[in-house]
Amino acid sequence: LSVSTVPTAPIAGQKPGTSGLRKKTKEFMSENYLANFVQSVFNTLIEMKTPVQGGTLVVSGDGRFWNPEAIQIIIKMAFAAGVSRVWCGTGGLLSTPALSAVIRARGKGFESFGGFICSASHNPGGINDDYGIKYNCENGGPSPEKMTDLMVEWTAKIAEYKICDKIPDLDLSKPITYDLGDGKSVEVFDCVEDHLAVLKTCFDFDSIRGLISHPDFSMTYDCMSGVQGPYAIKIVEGELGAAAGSCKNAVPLPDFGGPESAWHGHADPNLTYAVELVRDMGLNKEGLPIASDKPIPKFGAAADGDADRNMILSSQFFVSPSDSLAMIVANSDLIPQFKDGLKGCARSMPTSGALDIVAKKKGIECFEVPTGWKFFGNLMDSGTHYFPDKKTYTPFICGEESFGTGADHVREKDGMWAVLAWLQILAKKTEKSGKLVTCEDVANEHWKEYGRNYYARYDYEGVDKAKAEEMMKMMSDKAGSLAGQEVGGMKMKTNDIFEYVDPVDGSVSKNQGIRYIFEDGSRIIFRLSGTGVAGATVRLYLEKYEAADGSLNQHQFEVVKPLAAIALELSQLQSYTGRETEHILN
Ligand code: VG1
Ligand code: CO
Repeated sequence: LSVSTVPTAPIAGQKPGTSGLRKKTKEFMSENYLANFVQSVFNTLIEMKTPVQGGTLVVSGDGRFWNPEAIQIIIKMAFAAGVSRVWCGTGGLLSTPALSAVIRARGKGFESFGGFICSASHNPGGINDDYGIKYNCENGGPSPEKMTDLMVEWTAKIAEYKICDKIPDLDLSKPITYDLGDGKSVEVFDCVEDHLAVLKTCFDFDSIRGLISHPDFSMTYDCMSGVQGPYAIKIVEGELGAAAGSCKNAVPLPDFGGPESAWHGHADPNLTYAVELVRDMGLNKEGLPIASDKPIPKFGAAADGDADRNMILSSQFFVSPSDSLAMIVANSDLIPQFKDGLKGCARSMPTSGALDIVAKKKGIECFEVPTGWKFFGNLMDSGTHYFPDKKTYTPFICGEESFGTGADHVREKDGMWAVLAWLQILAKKTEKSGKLVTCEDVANEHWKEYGRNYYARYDYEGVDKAKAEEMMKMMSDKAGSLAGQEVGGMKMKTNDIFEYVDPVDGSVSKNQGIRYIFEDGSRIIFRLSGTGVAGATVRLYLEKYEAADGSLNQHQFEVVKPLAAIALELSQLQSYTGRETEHILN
């Protein structure tokens, strides 16, 4: 195949954030933008002695606007870089967890070294919205920081890229193998099959089918016009027998429904954006019950654009993501994947401590990592060949407050896995009790045993970046000074800047958020988002613990309100950012 070398020059700002490189779509479409970044990834891989030459690479995405064009460009560049075989899901679609499954499962026995996920995840898609790309490694997980740092170095010195521009654009709409000569091929396969095969090893599908056919059970799964549609239809309706139509908005759209959709193209499964689902489950956007003129399903779920996020509901009941994680771990003995015992679990730092309480009681190793799925990878890999001389923490469950939950069957958060984990727990509990058990029942039982970590996250979006950074600096400069002092009538125990030392490879990640932790376990956390494409988003995380013999059925947003007042005082947020109102998320 003939390879063209195209001269180029560095483009500023090509720095991956919490989860890959995300920018405005038009910026990505501008001359050489995508090519510069993709070549920088290949240069990094070659520098790291990854077997690019003769290797197999996965390329697909969440179906967003410009993906078809971007995928064709990446294919042509991959062959120019020496790759022998490119794998794509049908339609160029693979959800983020499915792509991880493809690298790990289909990749076995091949010189498979990784994959490009063309997605900006929950960010809206379209020519005027957001685009993104992320490189996942041989283990199926996001590139670690030491690798993205190298990528950034390459983007700053790139002078040329290579592309096989004589290859015609290929039709990826159905399963097919293209033999391009010179030992190069592109193979398109059904986008669901690998992920489904992995999930079948995790769960007892027969038992879930039993729950779904229970006369009192009903469910709805809102795919929000993201990539989950084909997976939900095939797995939930097809394999598990949910009634046709249980999966809503199940056709992936390039703009996730765009401005006309009830969620304005924000395919983000939370109380604010998943408006159709939240309404159908008989709730308002504060998660409070509202009257409904239709029968309310017994179980509800939603997914984001790339289907790695999940929201779990039962009739008129919202399961907060931090609680969901703790409850799955508490009931992990009901999930076949963990039949030999769960060895480890982890949460991101801002995620509530509900998990820690369960882990302690059950004697499971529990870790606190910075925000972003890439930090879970080493812990999960500790049980495989990657770190053979280290202690093993797998099997492993982990999650984040941002509606992300998963386990070590793949190396990404997995929206479908979370839904099946809940269905599995409900199925086993229903089998045992003889009458239908709901998420609400599981939650009430859980709180009575472990107490409840009331929680909320406030987002301040589109804030002036310099002002937000100034505010963070003010708090950082003072970090430590408040420990031991009385603030807002409560004694502060810890006041620091969160720093993480990876227990497996010792790498250090500094500056991962400002923490105010009180004697009673209440927490106030500030950090800046690393997934936005314009300005800054300040995230404020609030948590208050109520013991098992306390008041367990209050509204979470009300319980943490006094903490919010303290947080605003500590940060002087209103005077720094001029913001009076926040966006309460979970
Ligand atoms: C957010 C969430 C984080 C999550 C990340 C990627 O990051 O807080 O928990 O891992 O999005 O999720 P940030 O830096 O904006 O807070 V996804 O589904 O957009 O890949
Ligand atoms: Co996502």
